[in-house]
Amino acid sequence: MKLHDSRVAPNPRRVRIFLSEKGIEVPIVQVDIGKKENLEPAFLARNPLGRLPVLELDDGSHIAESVAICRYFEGTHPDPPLMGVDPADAAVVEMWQRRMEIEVMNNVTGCFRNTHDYFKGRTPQVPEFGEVCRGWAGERLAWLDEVLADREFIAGGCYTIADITAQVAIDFGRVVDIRIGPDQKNLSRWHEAVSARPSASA
Ligand SMILES: N[C@@H](CCC(=O)N[C@@H](CS)C(=O)NCC(=O)O)C(=O)O
Repeated sequence: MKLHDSRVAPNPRRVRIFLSEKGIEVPIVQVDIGKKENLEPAFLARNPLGRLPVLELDDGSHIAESVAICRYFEGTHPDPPLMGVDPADAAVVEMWQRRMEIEVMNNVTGCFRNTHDYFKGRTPQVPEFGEVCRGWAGERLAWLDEVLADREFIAGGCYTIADITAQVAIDFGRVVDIRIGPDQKNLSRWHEAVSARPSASA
């Protein structure tokens, strides 16, 4: 088994944090996105979308999509649970995980893809849409600050994959100057807590 990874990209970090929280070690293969190794035929055979991360299993099959990879490891290593402990809890965790991915991560990466030099010439950019994404990301951080007023973690009382997605999205937001506001005390408290976990360095 090996994990095709990129140290510089946010989605692969979600999987690395998840693995760290579980105490799982998987051999890692770095793919250089800057050199477009992810767009070469050998990588496209692993994931036709050319995106990272990708988990390669011992039978030679591949799993792409960060949450799908995490789902695999949740099944093989149930403790500590990061995706819910019973059907209702798992549904709530999934609700928050999807919100963090769709509402926070996608707006941060939408801003990055549409405004940052890194993607110039790699993808069509619409800077005005990037700025719209920036505004939406800011609104979602304000909302999260309210959500965290009465709970320790995003999905409730326990640290879950929803926290990982939000943490990675917010940390990556710095690249395009999307940041937690100084008045967002609940979000700041939560961010300090997740950043203090050993997995944050993954
Ligand atoms: N939905 C995918 C998104 C994967 C993705 O967008 N990966 C980015 C890095 S964060 C990538 O590989 N980008 C390379 C490129 O666009 O050329 C997931 O959750 O894993």
